[in-house]
Amino acid sequence: MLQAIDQYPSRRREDISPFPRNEPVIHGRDWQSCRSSDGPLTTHQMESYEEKGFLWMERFFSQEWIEPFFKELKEIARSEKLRKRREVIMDTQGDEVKSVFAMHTLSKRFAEIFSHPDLLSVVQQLIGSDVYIHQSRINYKSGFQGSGFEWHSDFETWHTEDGMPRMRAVSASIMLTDNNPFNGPLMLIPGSHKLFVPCQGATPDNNWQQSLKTQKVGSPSEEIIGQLAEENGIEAPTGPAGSLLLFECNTLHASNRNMSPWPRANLFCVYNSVENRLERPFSGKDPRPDFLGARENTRALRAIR
Ligand code: 6CS
Ligand code: FE
Repeated sequence: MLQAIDQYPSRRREDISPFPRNEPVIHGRDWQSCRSSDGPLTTHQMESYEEKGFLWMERFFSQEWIEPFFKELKEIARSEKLRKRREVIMDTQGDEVKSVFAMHTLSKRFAEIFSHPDLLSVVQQLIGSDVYIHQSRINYKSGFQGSGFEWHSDFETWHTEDGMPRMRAVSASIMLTDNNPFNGPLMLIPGSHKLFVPCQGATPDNNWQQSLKTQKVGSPSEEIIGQLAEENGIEAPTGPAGSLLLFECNTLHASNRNMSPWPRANLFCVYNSVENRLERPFSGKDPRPDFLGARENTRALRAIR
């Protein structure tokens, strides 16, 4: 079978310089032609997302409404049976859970929040089409222990290891606990989504078994991160549980270890356009398991009220 032309080559032996993305940040005809917002986000919010590659919406859900989600995470993290599943990734520090993938298949409560009408309409507005869940997960950092994440663009991994053809996916991150400057909030480089930053070095077989604990390949050089951070700065949105961070699939991000006593748990749902379903991985390797990049259930989501 012929492999589609790779618009975003990465993980090659040679060093490829960053280059501009060759597609819009906000998709859909209305936005391209008249730049007026046709959905819940205002034109100002859309412009800010387009410029920075992320949008912070404090108290999108109420703290009380979000509480049961954190409780359920703690039950999962305590259950010996669940801890043995492949969707559960253990932290290299201590004896705690680091990530739980495919939350929408493990729990009805989580499946429903991802189809909440307020969330779905915002995401559809940015993606400009129907969407399905490419990946969902919780990243958990226990107090004093929880480890961090290296700098990366999610799209770089999803393109190379999962075969996501284009940049037409959005991560919605819902804070399940408060995020403060001390408990390892997500850091982003504004504007970094405008460039594709290829990473050097071949993808090892079954790379995910390593990369979900500590990422080695797929993280840009310190030189490039340094340049981009010098030019654009770094932002780390913080706020109470229930806040929402929307970020574009190609925005560079990372996070620190949690050195505070306060746990940090963030829920993520990656929405992909139904017009951007996965192909063969551009690394030439086998596709990753479905809980990391969906190929089986890619039906368009409908709002659940
Ligand atoms: O490999 C992945 O798909 C994941 N890894 C990271 C570090 N971020 C996004 C995604 O969950
Ligand atoms: Fe990421």
